[in-house]
Amino acid sequence: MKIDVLTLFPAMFAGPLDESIIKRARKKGLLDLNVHDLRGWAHDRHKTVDDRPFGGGPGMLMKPGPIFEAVETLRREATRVILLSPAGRKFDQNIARELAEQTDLLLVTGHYEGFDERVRIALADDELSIGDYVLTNGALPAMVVIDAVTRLLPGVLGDDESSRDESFSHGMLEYPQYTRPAEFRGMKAPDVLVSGNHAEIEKWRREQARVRTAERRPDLLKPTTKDNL
Ligand code: 9D3
Repeated sequence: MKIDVLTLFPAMFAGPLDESIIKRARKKGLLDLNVHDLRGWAHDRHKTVDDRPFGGGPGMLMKPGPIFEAVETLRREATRVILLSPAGRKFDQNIARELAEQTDLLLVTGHYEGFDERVRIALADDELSIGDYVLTNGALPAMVVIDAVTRLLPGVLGDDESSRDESFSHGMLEYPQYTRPAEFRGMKAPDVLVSGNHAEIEKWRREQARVRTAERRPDLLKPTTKDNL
């Protein structure tokens, strides 16, 4: 998969996407990630990319010109252009799965108070938020989307990791887990887990996952969102 990112803060992307699983995916050629500085498409010597909203109000907006020219340069026939903004539909595991089927993504990150509406109307195929809290810009959300999508690409996870992902979760939270030692600072691992009785262990885990999900995330047990994890 090819992912292009358009941002005012390209340096933010250096660390997180050069570690661990994403690093491996890039080395293997499964992810071709390129981060582009929106200021490269600014028109003046001050590299202006923002301006005041018509009608007044607080803050600045991204000017449409540089974004249009950047997107028109970077996008290809198959590219899904995705805006990151607090007004987008809420990103979840189903959307990650949907995006993982694409060959080309162009993530356009928001800065300042947001986008000129014509960017939405004329350029965006989709608009995503990563949740209901206010961040300073769309760079971290773009990295979140890249991370969630990349681990779903064929060949990125080992067979072990992938099949664990498939057989577990099923829209529920994880059951409690323990490793050695069986007793740590007076706290014992449940006997059933140490017992080696696999039928009983299975039963215990299913029950624990159900109780934990019902208590902490009852929304996950509703039919409409069941498949989110
Ligand atoms: C109208 C007041 N603000 C909306 C809540 C304006 C605004 C604040 C912060 C506009 C953009 C931002 C920067 N955030 C993003 O660009 C962003 C974001 C987020 O803040 N939370 C969750 N997901 C996302 S995706 C992009």
